[in-house]
Amino acid sequence: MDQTRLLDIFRTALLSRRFEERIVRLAMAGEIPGTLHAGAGQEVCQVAAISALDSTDCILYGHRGVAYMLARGVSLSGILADMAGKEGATCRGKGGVMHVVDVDKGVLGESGTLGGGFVISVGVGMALKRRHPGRVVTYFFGDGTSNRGTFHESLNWAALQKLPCVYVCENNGWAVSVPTSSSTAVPDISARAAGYGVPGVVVDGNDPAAVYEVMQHALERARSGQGPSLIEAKLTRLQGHFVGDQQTYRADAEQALERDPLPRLERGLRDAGVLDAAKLAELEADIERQIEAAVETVKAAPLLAPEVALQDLYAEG
Ligand SMILES: Cc1ncc(C[n+]2csc(CCOP(=O)(O)OP(=O)(O)O)c2C)c(N)n1
Repeated sequence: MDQTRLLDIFRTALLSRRFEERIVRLAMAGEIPGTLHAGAGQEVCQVAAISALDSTDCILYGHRGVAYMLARGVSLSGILADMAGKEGATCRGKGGVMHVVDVDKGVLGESGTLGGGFVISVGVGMALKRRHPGRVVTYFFGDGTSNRGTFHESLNWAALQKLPCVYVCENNGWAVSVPTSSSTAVPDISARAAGYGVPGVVVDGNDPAAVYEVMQHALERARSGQGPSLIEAKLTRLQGHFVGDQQTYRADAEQALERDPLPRLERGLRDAGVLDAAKLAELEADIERQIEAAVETVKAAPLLAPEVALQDLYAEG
């Protein structure tokens, strides 16, 4: 894989990691309400998958972290303002980090009712097929979410209609405190694709080049009218389900940290000669500058007026 693209993936994944760390510090200091489901360990996969998309493609993202939005170029201050309920928020503070929407960048949001995104993706796929042939919608979801009924009805319809949809299951082995083996009858969720006559593939979610490659195949298939694909990326949730989760149910919490793909990608880039200590320090400093600028912007922004809560909920007329 092109080393420049890999370096870009590393940069965005690192930005996401540092931004989430800052969000947690802000939340702990009481400066923003709520926190997030940290994406640590899954950012490399999310960014690699999105880097295979065209700028006119769409995503519906999962609840795990902010990397999806950053990979599509949504601003740090827009995301943070959504969390803080401040002016400048992409979705006018309607639902914090889980409801960041930037239609111009193809970021169509998330359904807080997990699995709702499957049926929405089918609707988006039908619209794209009719109005914008060649464009694709990608939906990211977790292994637990794949047990919703919406998964099955959506895959069936998307397959029948040959919709331009790509389904990316981030299988981190857990749904809150429930291991996948206790909730799911098959070891590989991708095996379910066969039931709908679509390709299903397992990929190492810690390997950005592999993720990029399977995405390219799926996107090509979707763009050329052959219909959906199901990609299952096996990866690791490095932290708890939510910030503050003590993970008392998880025996491998410590060992999981060793499976962090970010240092692995960093080593690969160093070996390839495209990254060194000085460049990394520069990158970290630039990331810190970007994050602090966003924090300052959002701190200075006025709170959204209370009536905004009731606006933009329904289509007019
Ligand atoms: C329909 C629905 N059921 C339950 C929840 C509560 N919930 C939020 S995240 C989550 C776990 C989902 O697990 P998974 O899909 O594997 O994603 P992960 O959290 O591991 O990234 C649950 C049960 C929800 N938001 N929506």
